[in-house]
Amino acid sequence: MIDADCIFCKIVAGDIPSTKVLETERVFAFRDLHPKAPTHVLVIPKDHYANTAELADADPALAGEVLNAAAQVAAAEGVAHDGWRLLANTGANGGQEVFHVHFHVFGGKRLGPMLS
Ligand code: DGP
Repeated sequence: MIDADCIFCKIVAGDIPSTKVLETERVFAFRDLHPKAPTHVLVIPKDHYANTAELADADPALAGEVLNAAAQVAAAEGVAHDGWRLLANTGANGGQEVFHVHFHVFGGKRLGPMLS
């Protein structure tokens, strides 16, 4: 389940370089190209699902693995104690720009409301 035109599928395949933070059998995490916080990591399933709803419908266990990986990333980045944010923009009105489901892990500073 790979989309040949998807930039995040290409990152998982190693065809586009990224800074890897964590990898499991089915999950990949890498640093965001335009970080909005000292820690800004994207956590994705390796398989291609367009958004959170597609992932949750198709494979709830994988959705859980992605959440678990996000928590592992927060711990590894040293932000778990002070707090961090998990964000999944979904669809155009949600501000989603890359249509391979991804969860942003933000941390390392006091975050504002981030709704606009
Ligand atoms: P969203 O708006 O939720 O779809 O966020 C997409 C994020 O993906 C955005 O913060 C920038 C990041 N991004 C886009 N292209 C690349 C890329 O080629 N490499 C990396 N590391 N991040 C990317």
